[in-house]
Amino acid sequence: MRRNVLWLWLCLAPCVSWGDQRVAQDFRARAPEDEIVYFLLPDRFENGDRANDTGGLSGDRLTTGFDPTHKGFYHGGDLKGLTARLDYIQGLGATAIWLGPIYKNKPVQGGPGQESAGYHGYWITDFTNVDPHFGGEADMRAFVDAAHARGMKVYLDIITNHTADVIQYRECLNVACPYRSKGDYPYSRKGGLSGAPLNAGFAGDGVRSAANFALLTRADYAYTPFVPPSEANVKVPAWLNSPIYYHNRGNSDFVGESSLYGDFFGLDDLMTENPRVVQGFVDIYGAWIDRFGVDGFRIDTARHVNPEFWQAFVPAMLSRARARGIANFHIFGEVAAETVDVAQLARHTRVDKLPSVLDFGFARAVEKTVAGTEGTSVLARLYEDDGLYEGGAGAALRLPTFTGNHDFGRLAWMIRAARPDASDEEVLKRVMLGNALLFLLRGVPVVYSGDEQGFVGHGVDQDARQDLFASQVASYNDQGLLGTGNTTAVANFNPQHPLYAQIAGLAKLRQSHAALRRGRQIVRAHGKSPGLFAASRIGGDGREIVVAFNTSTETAVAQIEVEPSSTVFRTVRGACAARASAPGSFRVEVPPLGYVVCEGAAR
Ligand SMILES: [Ca+2]
Ligand SMILES: [Ca+2]
Ligand SMILES: [Ca+2]
Repeated sequence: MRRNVLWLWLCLAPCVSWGDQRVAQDFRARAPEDEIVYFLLPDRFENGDRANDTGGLSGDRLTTGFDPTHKGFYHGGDLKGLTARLDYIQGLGATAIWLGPIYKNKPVQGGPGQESAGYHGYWITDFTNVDPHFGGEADMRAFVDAAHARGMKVYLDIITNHTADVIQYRECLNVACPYRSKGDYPYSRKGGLSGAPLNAGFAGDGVRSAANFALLTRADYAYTPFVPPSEANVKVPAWLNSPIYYHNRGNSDFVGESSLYGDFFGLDDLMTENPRVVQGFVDIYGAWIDRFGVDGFRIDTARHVNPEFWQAFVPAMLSRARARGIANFHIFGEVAAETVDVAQLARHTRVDKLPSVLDFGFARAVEKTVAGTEGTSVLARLYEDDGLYEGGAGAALRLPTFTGNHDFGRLAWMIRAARPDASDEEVLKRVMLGNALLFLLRGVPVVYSGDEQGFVGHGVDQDARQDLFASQVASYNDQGLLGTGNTTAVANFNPQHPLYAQIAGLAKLRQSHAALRRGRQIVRAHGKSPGLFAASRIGGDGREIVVAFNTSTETAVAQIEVEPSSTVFRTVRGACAARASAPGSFRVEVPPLGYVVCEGAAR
């Protein structure tokens, strides 16, 4: 209603009809590029039921996994708590929740003194049930139904690369097993070239037929894998308990062959070339679509699984979703990258046929430009490669973009690390600039839970997984949050927090302007040093929105190219010139570490 009044007022004043194309309210009808995603780990979000904190287990933390004072153990968050906080998430402007993995995990793993818990959800034993720490099937159903009732989508975090660390190798008990390659340890010999013949007739894992894999009967070609008797039946479905469905070649060193075939720090790496494994995961995750009607998947460690697996899995999931009436089911993979490497990201959309991938290139470019000292040309260079994605630059509109996450740390921490002398005020401004880039440039924004409350963190992984509810972790609570006098020692669900308010505002802006969600993006200005970055978003109706950002601490002024048809401009945010300087040229002035949004029209 308020928007309509505003629109009416604007129309009466300059008599130009400014665009207002809101998104479909029916969540099933909404395209993936129209979403705003909120990502959370349920253990760290809200505790709605203290009775499930130990996951139904009794004993100390090494048995239950529960220790709210330790960053590496369960803290008590659950699905009931999450459901009770949907107002908070929706108030931020999020339309979809990417839920960290909720399948039943091995509660604790790691050698003596190195133990930690599966609070993050990535150490699955039972792929078919909700972990008791998070609640049960009824809690999951209540959560998904409540989200859907609000018009919000639910994206599940899924894993097919590995299970929990259950399989061990005789050759290296309690020590890490180095990777043993297919050349040095072929499938055809036991434990290396001088070993006894094995698996006669097996034509290698490149022949992905059931008949061929029926000839792979022995798993002890590299190491001698075994399952400890106490865990013989711990995995569900039951087929997962047999070592024959795993690579069993030791730990990945994350390059070359081992990137696909190696164990991720001991996590049992599945033989995803085997059609039985492919069908197994189609059945597992298809059932989550059938049972809960979820709206999409985020795929963990996607780059560590062979392309042929995804080529079979993705169409099967999309077809399963269509049969369930979910036409806009979305799938995006995690292709973790340390650098701005679009070729690598795009390869997984072209070769693997993943519908989308998390835009690590964008995150790295934001880190370099907003946190670091590199020029804004890094961003321009990133977008030059958009055409590499399957489907071209149009497909890049669907890439989930983010500025930090639970693995690589938060942008606020990166800024602090890059600028140890920066004031809190400057760090806050830079974080806000990062949010503006996230919401106004192409891609689907993903907000990592806690970023909207000024969480910073001390680093990556466990150090970036602070609780939204009152935390008892000393190494979280020792740090002041940005934009508030609070620390994580108290619950932080504050809709008045300046970052929450900023994100909610950016979300509204994006939702009311189709050009910001789906508009073609043309980079208009960038430089080798920190300073101006400007782009136009061109809507389907040809209308232009200019977004301009300043990564330097001095005012940036420039004439930038715009569409010749954009003769008048309206200030959406900041201060915009009312008219083009000449057809095709527009003057932008952006305050230090600030941003402006100017909507063009013909008159
Ligand atoms: Ca709980
Ligand atoms: Ca293992
Ligand atoms: Ca793998």
